[in-house]
Formats: sequence, structure tokens, C-alpha cells
Amino acid sequence: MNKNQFLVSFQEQVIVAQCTPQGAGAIALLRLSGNDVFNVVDKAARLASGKRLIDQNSHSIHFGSVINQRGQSIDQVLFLVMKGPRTFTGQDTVEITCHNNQFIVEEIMNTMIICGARIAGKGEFTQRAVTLGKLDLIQAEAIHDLIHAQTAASLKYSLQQLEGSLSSWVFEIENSVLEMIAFCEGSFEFLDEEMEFGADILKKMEQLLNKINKLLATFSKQQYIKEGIKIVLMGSVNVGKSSLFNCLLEKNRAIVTPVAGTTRDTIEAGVYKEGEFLTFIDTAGIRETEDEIERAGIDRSFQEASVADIILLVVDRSQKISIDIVAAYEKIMQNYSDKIILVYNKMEEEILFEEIKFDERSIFVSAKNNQNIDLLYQEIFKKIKQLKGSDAITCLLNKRQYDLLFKFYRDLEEVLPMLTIRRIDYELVSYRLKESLSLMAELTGKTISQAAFDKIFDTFCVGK
Ligand SMILES: Nc1nc2c(ncn2[C@@H]2O[C@H](COP(=O)(O)OP(=O)(O)OP(=O)(O)O)[C@@H](O)[C@H]2O)c(=O)[nH]1
Ligand SMILES: [Mg+2]
Repeated sequence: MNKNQFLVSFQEQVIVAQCTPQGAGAIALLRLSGNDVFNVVDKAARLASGKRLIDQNSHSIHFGSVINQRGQSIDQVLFLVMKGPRTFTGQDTVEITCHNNQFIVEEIMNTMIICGARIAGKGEFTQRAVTLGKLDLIQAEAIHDLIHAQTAASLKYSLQQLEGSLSSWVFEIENSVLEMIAFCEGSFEFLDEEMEFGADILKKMEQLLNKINKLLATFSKQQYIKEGIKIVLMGSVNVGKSSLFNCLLEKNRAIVTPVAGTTRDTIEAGVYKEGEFLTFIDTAGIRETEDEIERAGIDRSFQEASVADIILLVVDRSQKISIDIVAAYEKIMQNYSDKIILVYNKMEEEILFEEIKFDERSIFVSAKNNQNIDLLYQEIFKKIKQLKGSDAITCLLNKRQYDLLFKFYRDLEEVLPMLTIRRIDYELVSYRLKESLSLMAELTGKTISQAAFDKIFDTFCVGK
């Protein structure tokens, strides 16, 4: 058997995996796919109708049992019989719905292995769907993103991408490049001044670069859609960060005490609000300390500030603080001026301290009395709007897609000056354009190395 034959047969082998999460529950779903799947499952299937599973029509459901090698019933199940290519992988497929007890699931899996199946690798069902042309690589990645979407917006985009939004965007781009290549070939075939398409190609190229650039430019904002917004509460000890954190979450998540230095480590909690996923992070209060653990906590506060999207810098003006702490506040305000919202907590208290000046809008709240928390939220949403900017996002890109698209953009950009000279070398332009198309083929998975392909599917879960 040569390598190709081995790969083909590997692709055709019957694979089995549990598609639903492990653990007790009402039902579990096992999926099997491969060329010989009906024969494999038939060996262990006993249909209530008394008929054989291999004789059943495609896309039909049958009640029955899975029986083990000793002829004992493992569980009462439903068999869903689907003949390829109208299946997820494109191959013949059987899905078994059984009761979700891990002993049952494992015994059915073992029985299927004895009957000729093997355990599926990570993302192997989707990998087969791509290989058999049921999905392109972008759609396969969208399935992964759909399962792991953390925000309503990223769920929406992943679904659109699974339905082909980014794939058809790439298809349009490819078509534009092909048109340019056709113009080039027309120009050097005829070698006639009248038939020169230089100006048309240039115009097309500029439009194309503009279109790609627009999508690339939204990439930095896409993390807000994918991961939500990270909001860190920072400030000196005892100013009421944890109290405010609890108010914002509307639950008593963090410990609050009058003791300065109560919070030692960062605490994270998320909420959905107005369609956004917000992760709040409470941190250890900043102060001079000899305590090693507390100092490590304070270091963490600063690390969180550097990666935060928004910092709620909390001040308590009823408390006197040292010059060093004032300096620390000023440094934070300088370093992160555009992501800070200054929050004056304990607004109902008498003001004893007015050292910290801030010229941007600040909010006065009382975490103790739950006062003005709605105003603070308004300010947070204003900031989020600023962060996201006004650019409409057409598609969500992952890092792999972004990198390929960026390389493609660069390649085209290099061709641009070749189109503005008097005697255009159409043959060279055409060659460069054809070369650049290989990046688009890699994007959709039409041509991609096995290693790159495996790397993508390595992030998938078994059963998908
Ligand atoms: N009067 C008043 N007291 C408050 C307010 N918010 C918090 N406190 C009190 O301030 C003290 C410290 O509150 P925490 O929320 O633990 O403050 P912190 O900033 O998290 O403190 P560390 O974790 O030590 O850095 C507690 O006694 C709270 O009850 C407020 O709005 N008004
Ligand atoms: Mg605290």
C-alpha cells in the first residue's frame, strides 16, 4: 500500500465518537461515518421492526437496541441512517441516540470498535466534510467558532460564515483577480495599443485593495465581538473596588471588608448586558506593602490594566492617601488615558481629599447605597462605542485568515506600481496575480499543506 492509498483508506475507515458532552443527562448522541458504516453498525443493531439496518432507506430513523458481543442489549436507542453524500461528512453516516450514562456510551463505543470502527480524531468528521467538498476550510473554522462563541454577536457572525458569507467574499475577490488576469492576457496577446487594458486593471486593482483593506482594518476591533469587553477595577486599598464590582454584577461575588488589603488576587466575573459580554475584573488595591503575596497581587493589578479594554479607576475622596499612591494614580491616568473612566466612590461621604484631578468626565457613585450605577454603565457603554468605532464589520477573521489576507493584500500592493508605468509588462503582472491567488486557495483550503490542515483541526473537539 502506498502513502496515497493509505490516506484514502484512512479517510474511508469508519470512525465513531460521542458528539454530546460527557456526563449524566437525558440523552447522548454517537456519530459514525465511513464507507462501511452500515455493515459495521448492522452487526450490533437489533431493530424493533425485526428488519436489518443495512436494508433501511436513507434518512430514516429506527427504534431498537445495541447488543454487545454476548448478545445482551446495552440500551434502547434510535438509529438515524443517512446515506452519503447528503450527510455532514459526505460519507454514509449513522447516528445513535442512547441514554446518557457514561457506562452505556462507552459500551456502545466499544461494541462499535469490535464491529470495525475506530475512535475519531479531533475534528475528524469536519475534516472529512472538507476533504469531500461538503464545506470549505472557512466554513469548517466557522463551526469551531460557532461552538465556542462567547458573545451573541460572534455567534451571529460564525453562523453567517458557516452559511458562506466569508467564503463568497473570498470568491468575489478571486473573481476580480481572475478578471484582471484575463485583461492582462488580452493585452499581451494582442499587443495592440487599442486593446490595452492597463487603465482598467489599475482601476480594478485599486477597488480591490480598498475592499480588502476595509476588512483587514476591522480586525483589531473584532476581539471585542469574539471575546467581549474586559473591564478592570483599579485603585488604592479600601476605596470600594470590590463593593463596586459586586454592584455592577448585581451579586456578592467579592469579599468586602473595612480592612485595607482585603482583595489579594484578581477576581473575574462576566455579565451579559445590552447584547455585550462584559468581563469585570476586581484587583488588589494599590499601596506600599512589605507583604510579598500582596505585592504579587498588586503586580497582577497592573498587568490586568495593560490588557484591559476599559479601566474603572476608583477614588475615595473621604480617605487620605500618600503621595506615592497619588503618583501611582497619575501614572495610570497618563499611561492609559483613553481607556480610563474615573469613578469617585462613597459620594455620600464628606470630602476630605481632593488631590486627584482629572479633566475628563468622571462619575460619582456610591457602591454602598447602589447609587448612580446606571450612570456608570452609561459611561461604560459610551466607551465601548468609542472602542468599536463606526466601521461595520462584514466578516469575522481568525488569525490564520487575517495573516493570509494581509499577505495577499501586500502581494497585490506590490503589483500596483507595475500598472502605473508607461509600458506595462502584462506577462509579469499576470504571473504575479496568479501567484497571489495561491494565498486565497490556502484560505479556503483548496490547496493547503497537510501540516497546516492538521494544525487547524487540532483545536477541534472529538465528535465534531
Ligand atoms: N460609605 C461608603 N462606604 C463604602 C462604599 N463602598 C464601599 N464602602 C466601604 O469601604 C470599605 C472597603 O470596601 P471594599 O469594597 O472592600 O474596598 P476595596 O477597594 O475592594 O478594598 P481592597 O480590596 O482592600 O483594596 C468597606 O467597609 C465598604 O463597606 C460607599 O459607597 N460608601
Ligand atoms: Mg477589594
